[in-house]
Amino acid sequence: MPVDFSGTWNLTSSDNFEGYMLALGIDFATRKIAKILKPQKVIEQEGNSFSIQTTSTFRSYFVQFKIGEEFEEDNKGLDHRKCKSIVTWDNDKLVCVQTGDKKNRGWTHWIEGDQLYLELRCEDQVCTQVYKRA
Ligand code: VL7
Repeated sequence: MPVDFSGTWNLTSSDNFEGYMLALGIDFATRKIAKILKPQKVIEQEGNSFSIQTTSTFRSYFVQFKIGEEFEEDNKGLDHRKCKSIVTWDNDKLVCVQTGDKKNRGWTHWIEGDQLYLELRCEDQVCTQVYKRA
């Protein structure tokens, strides 16, 4: 049985989100607002189907996917670049590769104890976020 990511998770720490946003070309004013946000993630996992709703007071983002099935991602409200995305398991880690204009773009989720980790990658930048179960 794979790990169950389902639940509500609140951001507790974020390292190098600024570098990640710069790599995505997010403008100064948006970065200033974005970096003080404390987003909440609601993840639903049922078999191979996932949905991840990330909510904040400024922008929110929703994505759903099935493991191993490529999907079109629009990154609406984020950088708006379209990607062909695919999520697979790497042992107990959930790994997303987002193919598009930006090199080396993707993310990885994993759980340690009652904490959810998220590594966000774009070009040479890596942002690591930690979320605590609500
Ligand atoms: C998505 C933000 C910077 C714009 C606002 C920031 C709003 C809250 O990809 C992500 O999550 C995955 C894995 O859980 C599922 O989609 C993270 C946040 C990346 C990039 C763009 C700054 C403006 C943050 C939505």
